Amino acid sequence: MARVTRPDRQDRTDPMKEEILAHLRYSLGKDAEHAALYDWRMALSLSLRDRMVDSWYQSTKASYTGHKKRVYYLSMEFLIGRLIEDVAANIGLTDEARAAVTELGQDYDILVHDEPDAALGNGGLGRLAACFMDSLATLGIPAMGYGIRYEHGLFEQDFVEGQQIEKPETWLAQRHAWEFERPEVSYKIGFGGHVQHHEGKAKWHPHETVLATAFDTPVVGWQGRWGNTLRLWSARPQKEFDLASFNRGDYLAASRSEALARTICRVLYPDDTTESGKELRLKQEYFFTAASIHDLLRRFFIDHDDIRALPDAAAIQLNDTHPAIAGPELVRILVDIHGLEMAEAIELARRCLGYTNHTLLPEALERWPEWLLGRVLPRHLEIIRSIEDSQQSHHPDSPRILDHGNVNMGELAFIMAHKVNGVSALHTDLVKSTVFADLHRIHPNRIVNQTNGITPRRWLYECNPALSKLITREIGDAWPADLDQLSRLRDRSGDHGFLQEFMAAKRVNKERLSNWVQEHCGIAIDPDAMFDVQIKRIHEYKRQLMNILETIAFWNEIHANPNGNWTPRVKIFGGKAAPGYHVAKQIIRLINDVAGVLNNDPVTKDLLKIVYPPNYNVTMAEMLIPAADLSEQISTAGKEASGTGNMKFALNGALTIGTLDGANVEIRDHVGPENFFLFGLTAAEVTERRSHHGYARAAIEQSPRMQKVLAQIAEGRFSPEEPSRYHDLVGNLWDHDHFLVSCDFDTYFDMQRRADEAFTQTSSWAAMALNNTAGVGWFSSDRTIRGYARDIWNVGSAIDGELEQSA
Ligand code: 26V
Repeated sequence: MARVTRPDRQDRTDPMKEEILAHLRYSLGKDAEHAALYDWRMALSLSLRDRMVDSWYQSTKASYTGHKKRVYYLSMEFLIGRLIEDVAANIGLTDEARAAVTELGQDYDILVHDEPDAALGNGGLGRLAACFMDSLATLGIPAMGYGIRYEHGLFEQDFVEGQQIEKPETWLAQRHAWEFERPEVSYKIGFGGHVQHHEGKAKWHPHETVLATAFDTPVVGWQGRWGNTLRLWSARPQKEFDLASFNRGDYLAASRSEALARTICRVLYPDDTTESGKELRLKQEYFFTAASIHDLLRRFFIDHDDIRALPDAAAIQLNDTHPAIAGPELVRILVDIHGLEMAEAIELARRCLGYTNHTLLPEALERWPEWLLGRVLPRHLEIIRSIEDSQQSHHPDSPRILDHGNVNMGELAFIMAHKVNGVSALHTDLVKSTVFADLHRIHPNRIVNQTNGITPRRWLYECNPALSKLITREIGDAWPADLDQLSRLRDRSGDHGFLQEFMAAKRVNKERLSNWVQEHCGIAIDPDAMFDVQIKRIHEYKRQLMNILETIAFWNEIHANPNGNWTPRVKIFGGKAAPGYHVAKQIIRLINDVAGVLNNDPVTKDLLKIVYPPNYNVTMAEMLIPAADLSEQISTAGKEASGTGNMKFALNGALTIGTLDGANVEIRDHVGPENFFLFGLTAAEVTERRSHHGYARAAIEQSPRMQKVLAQIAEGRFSPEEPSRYHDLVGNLWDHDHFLVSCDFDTYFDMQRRADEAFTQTSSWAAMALNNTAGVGWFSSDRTIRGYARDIWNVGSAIDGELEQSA
């Protein structure tokens, strides 16, 4: 496959510089004297985008002419972050771009940091989708990501007196440099109305329609060898406004269809914990799913005429249940438009569909009231009934899709998919034994595991240049596309000189972070201290609460012996709470209140600091992860489906303190148990412990250390202006503690002290850190995607040899 070069411009002396100037002039309408930061950033982005286009065209053309099977990845969320550095790195232009910008008298880093973070996702699920897009392109698998072009991404978080407040995010306030609008690619998407049955045929007459319009962003993989498309749908009114109503003076009626269209892609739902029950969310789900199905069928019919060949041309992956309506939608088109029998249509759709489960939390499993689904999508409800009947006729003991007046989207997705996958070995086992136990008995070959992965391009090569250069010097430059090669670094774990260089790279990152923290949070932190980081959504099961309780306990310990030989620590937190999740917001406030006291304590402030910068996002992760010494992965066992942050930390040479949960289990296997701080109950022990009445109280009564911490909080030690502020939070730990903070607290504290001790042994710590980097090559999302390609999609690569490595 051709590389990304523009032969016509090769002969010029400094093509990048000229391209930037040309964009400044012809795309932005400015000259260098009058250009603002925005203009420079846009000119740079557009110049980089130009360099992707040829490879992207060629790939697209090659998929058409080669009649390759394509992957369609349907996801409500794509958390892609910034793109300038990512694109430049993937097409090998980082140095050239930096030099050109510098020569033009601009600061490259300032330009890079001016780009808004595309935050079209909440957390792990959305970031996974972004890593998968990078790996699909790198492996040369023809693929398309389909999602929603939200006008407002995930809210911006600020802290006012320690409390989270949410501000609207406005990434589209300025033009988005990377996308191509495709007004000609539009589909009518209907809602509501009624179904007409005539001579055995059904016809849906929607009450309202909006137009789904495509916006394409090229996604070019490593070294620009292949390019795929991220196609995000935006809603437009079918008629701009109703002129007749307008002329009658009924302005509201005139703009009704416009209002519906705008609302559909207005905001990303910021709640990844509870099924919100909002009709609008159901409409969002149907909107993007239906547009995507129409679009892939249109593409299919360009070179096929028999719909029965669809499974040979399209693998449709459902990223969680959010696009699960794809099953009924495809069946509807097959039956109502192409005239297939229901049974055949269901079977054909199933052969195209795969479903990934990302959570076992019961409150996050989607269920729609039957009346609501029937009102918004009447024909789909009929089809869901047919799917249910068909399932019941084959398997009378099958769990129901329609149950107690609800439509269970998990059961629907499972029944309509030929493969269902979990996202780590433990999670997949739990999927088999808990949520889908009955369906698994009926379909024993359907559930497969695909342990998550992360793209090493963004999460090592780009975010950690110091370490990347060292690795390349040692093992050559093939590792970003073949991460297993990192295992060759294991040989160096006894090489003192190399370990010093390895830790010097860490040191560079820690200094960079220290400067940033001083500037943005006004807190002085010492790069010699252990940087202990917990960054993720705030959730009870992730147990940020246990982390802050342990911090207080450590503080107490220092006070009891101020001249002890303590290992200095900086506790770093980052993460947002769902706006309606009261307990999570209380946890944020507690962390900030505790920080206020500890950071100003003259006795401990040189030994212990807490930093919680607001508005954690992909960009912040790219700075925090390379600077971390210790990675906090402390969820209640059985609750974190996989985690992907855990992989990023280990890759960048942080040690994990963690439970046997999600992918932690596999990370520990890969890096070696001696290089991992394990503590806590196992998933089976958690279940067992919960069956004991009063388990929390019993555990706390056995832990004087925890009692003291809880008493301090309850007495208002950290909230003197309102001593009762955390009564409920503390009371809940004594009386309920569903996530077993009480049961794991003491072993967590003890393991933290083991980590303190280990950190003082600098060369053995360095060897342990190196063994983490060297051990986690397997967690490249390239390996994950090879697994999906082989076990679920049955697709190949358009680049020779790319899928041959072991999956
Ligand atoms: C649910 C809902 C419900 C309605 C409102 C919006 C919304 C958004 C997201 C979700 C489900 C979130 C599930 C999720 O993010 N799971 C995470 O997936 C990661 C990738 O597989 C995995 O690493 C994390 O462990 C898992 O928590």
